[in-house]
Amino acid sequence: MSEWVTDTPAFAVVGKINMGKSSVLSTLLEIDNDKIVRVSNTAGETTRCQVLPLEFDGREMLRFIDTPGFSRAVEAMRAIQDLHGTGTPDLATVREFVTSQLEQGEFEDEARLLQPVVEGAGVLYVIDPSKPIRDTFVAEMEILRWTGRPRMALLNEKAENEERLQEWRTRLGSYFNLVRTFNAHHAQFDERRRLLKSLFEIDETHRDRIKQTIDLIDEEWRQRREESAEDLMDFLAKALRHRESEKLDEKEELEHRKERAKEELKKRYYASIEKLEEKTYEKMLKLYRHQLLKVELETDDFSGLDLSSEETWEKWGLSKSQLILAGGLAGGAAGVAVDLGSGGFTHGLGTLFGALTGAGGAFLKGDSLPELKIDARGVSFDGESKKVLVVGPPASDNFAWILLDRALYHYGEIVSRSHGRRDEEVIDGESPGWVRGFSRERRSKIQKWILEQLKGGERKFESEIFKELVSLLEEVQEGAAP
Ligand SMILES: Nc1nc2c(ncn2[C@@H]2O[C@H](COP(=O)(O)OP(=O)(O)O)[C@@H](O)[C@H]2O)c(=O)[nH]1
Ligand SMILES: [Mg+2]
Repeated sequence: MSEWVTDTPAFAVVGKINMGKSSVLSTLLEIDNDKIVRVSNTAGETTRCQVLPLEFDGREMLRFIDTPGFSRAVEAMRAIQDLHGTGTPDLATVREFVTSQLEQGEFEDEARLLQPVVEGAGVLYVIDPSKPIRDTFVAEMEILRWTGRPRMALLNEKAENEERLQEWRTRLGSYFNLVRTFNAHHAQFDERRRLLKSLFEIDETHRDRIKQTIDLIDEEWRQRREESAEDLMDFLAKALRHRESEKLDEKEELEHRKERAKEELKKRYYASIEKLEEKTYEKMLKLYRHQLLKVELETDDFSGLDLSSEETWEKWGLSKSQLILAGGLAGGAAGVAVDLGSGGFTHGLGTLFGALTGAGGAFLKGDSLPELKIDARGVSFDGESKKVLVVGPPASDNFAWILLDRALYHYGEIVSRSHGRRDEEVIDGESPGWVRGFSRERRSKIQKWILEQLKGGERKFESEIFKELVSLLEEVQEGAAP
């Protein structure tokens, strides 16, 4: 046992400063927090080694060690060579170098970086292939080869120069057991998984443990997807069933008062829907371990659901022709029939006063925004007959599809964002057209469920829709073109 290496298989991430070592670890381990893993283009930010465990249920399956990076590799190589005398230095020589240098401090960075390696860690050597192959790199590779530890080279794929990339591959091939690409700024689940898989190719002694770890991340990923599908279904159901209502005073039954109350309720209605949407994305972000991305509308990291914008109605959800086709199915089911459970009203006694619905399907005819469904009904309240104003979902059949489309888009952005990135990203892109790309079968399956929700009816399609959403999220995650 030593400071860095325990019973748990360990891998040290090494390379020159600024090669993207910390970025690789951030992405691989889903850590987007600079306080835990510092990613920076300022040299020398990481001055000590740092253990980063990959844990499941509190059990450390694998550990990675972030290192300061080589700073004087050529000189260090010579010092090791001198220490050894004639012939090729080996693990013992490098170990001796580390021990003496940790005290002397002339090659402090090199000694710190090599310490976990001589103590038994495997090596992940990170290279930015846009850099020309210079002596310092050759020296680094040479020293690592002398350790004889299992080692893999990772190209961060930034090179645009194909020729240089090939040169790097060839050169690395003679020093490392395996050469792989891993772009810390773009890697997604599949690449992370592949990188873990590569570890057991270089380190056979830990094969079973690494395989177990891969099974665990697969299982974790599956669970996250199912949880997201549940949250998504819950969001849609709540949004579609949502109504805002207000008891009207005698005076407010006057037409102009009613108009004011209506406007007030509409605002409240949209605010509630926005809140529901926001909460859903917050849950997804947390589930996928994102701390840097935010949903708060104030910070503009995410654009909320702006249903008051015409653009929203045009770009998201189904196309006009798809809506016309779906229209027959919908057939006014988006009515306001609602159980007035909230607000202390006695429900069930009301007479329907006639729905004051706005232009149903306005979206289909012109460019004006669809009106909310509005209904004034009489209910018995405290023994007196009162009128209640209820505002329900937008009359347009596109409403539910917009919500679903936007949720799928955001989910896609969340699962594909790599944790190695530290820039602030505004997720406000355009609809990739997920729902427009649905098959008719899928559309009508979901439509049935939507209608149930709008009517506030029973949830009889629940399990079927859950399964559908799980496979949908899987398609989105895999980036299947809509
Ligand atoms: N575009 C791009 N930039 C990267 C990548 N990996 C690292 N960087 C950037 O390079 C700089 C150094 O990265 P860092 O991980 O701190 O390097 P380290 O010193 O080797 O740990 C940071 O500004 C990163 O954002 C990558 O794969 N693609
Ligand atoms: Mg670093």
